[in-house]
Amino acid sequence: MLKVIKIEESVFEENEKIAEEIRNILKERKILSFNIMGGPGSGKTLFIEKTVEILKDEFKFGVIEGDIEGTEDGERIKKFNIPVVQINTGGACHLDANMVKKGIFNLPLDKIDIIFVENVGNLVCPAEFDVGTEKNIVISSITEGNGKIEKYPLMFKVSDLCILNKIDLLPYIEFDFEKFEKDLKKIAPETFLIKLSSKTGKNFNEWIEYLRKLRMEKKF
Ligand SMILES: Nc1nc2c(ncn2[C@@H]2O[C@H](COP(=O)(O)OP(=O)(O)OP(=O)(O)O)[C@@H](O)[C@H]2O)c(=O)[nH]1
Ligand SMILES: [Mg+2]
Repeated sequence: MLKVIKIEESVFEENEKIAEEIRNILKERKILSFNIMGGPGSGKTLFIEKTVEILKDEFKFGVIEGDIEGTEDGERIKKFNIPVVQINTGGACHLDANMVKKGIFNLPLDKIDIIFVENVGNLVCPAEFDVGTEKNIVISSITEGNGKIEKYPLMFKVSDLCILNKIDLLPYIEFDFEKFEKDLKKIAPETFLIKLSSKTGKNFNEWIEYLRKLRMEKKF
């Protein structure tokens, strides 16, 4: 007798169950949550830092930092005196719902309005794992070149919002915004695009308004 077990399917099924559980826990407490994904160095941590810096008197934040190893990103967030949990995946190239669940239970949920989960820097694996947040954000930067949407379509398809970061570097780097916008419309038409700089703050207000609007709608 030959018994075949499809590991991949069961892994995704189990992950989806836990992700739903997380969504319910956060919904009950009216906590808005974001899964921040993107390639290594695209600017995920700086984007979170800048957002917290601007809104720390308006909302109470909690952050879960996912990295293969190390605590550098966790330390960067800690300076704002907000609750932060650093998860080390020990080799895995993405966070899964089970890891995020552990992170969530280590945050003081009654004292939090908004949670950012920074996923492992990678444009492939994180796109396949629902981590139970309300919204997915992909951060792409102009220094990564023009072809990212065509090469990594799933990441852009699963994201509600695409942040095109580092626009302050445009004088030094060739980047075709029109092509990027066209690719996004074609491959991920539902994904909203904001072009900004987390360094200089150019257009950052568009993201802040997007976030405030979501918070006010309280549809999550
Ligand atoms: N010029 C410029 N630099 C930026 C911008 N955003 C981030 N950076 C820089 O890019 C580098 C990487 O930023 P991080 O925020 O650490 O990137 P990350 O995506 O969190 O990186 P990993 O967690 O390692 O995947 C840092 O030197 C940032 O200062 C931007 O908008 N403009
Ligand atoms: Mg980071």
